[in-house]
Amino acid sequence: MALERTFSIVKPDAVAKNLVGAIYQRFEAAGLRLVAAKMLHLSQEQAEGFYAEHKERPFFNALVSFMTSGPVMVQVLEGEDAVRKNREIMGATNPKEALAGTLRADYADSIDENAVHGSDAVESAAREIAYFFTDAELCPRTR
Ligand code: RTP
Ligand code: MG
Repeated sequence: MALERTFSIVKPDAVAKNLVGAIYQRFEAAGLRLVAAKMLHLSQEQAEGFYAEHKERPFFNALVSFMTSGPVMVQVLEGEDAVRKNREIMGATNPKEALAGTLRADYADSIDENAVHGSDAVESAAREIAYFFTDAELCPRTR
């Protein structure tokens, strides 16, 4: 299994509910290590650019509106099989379909306000990390 990096967002609903620490705890308990993190209030342009792949989807405007509704935490997680592992911790997009014990089953209210984002592939992770972080902001573990 390869050491990977993935990109994650604690979305505005979860930040508003004071769940940042609880969500980071799940990442750490699963062996994913934080190598970068910051709080941001996304601009409309940042949110539209980040979700550009969904531009033609019916939920795009609602998604951008939600993602700019309050601050988010953006982070880079590193670990063995990090992309898949993070998606497993998150659970299905729709919390009604998410397995018990996943972040979305426990913390998401709806498919629209679903607590977390996680990259869906190594390639999208690299693009998403570069969208929010410079190389100098990444802090590889030295111990
Ligand atoms: P994400 O990108 O946020 O990690 O979520 P995902 O991969 O599980 O889902 P994706 O298909 O990439 O969709 C991105 C976000 O758009 C919202 N969405 N709403 N109403 C709907 O049918 C619908 N479908 C997707 C969700 O907030 C989803 O996380
Ligand atoms: Mg996605």
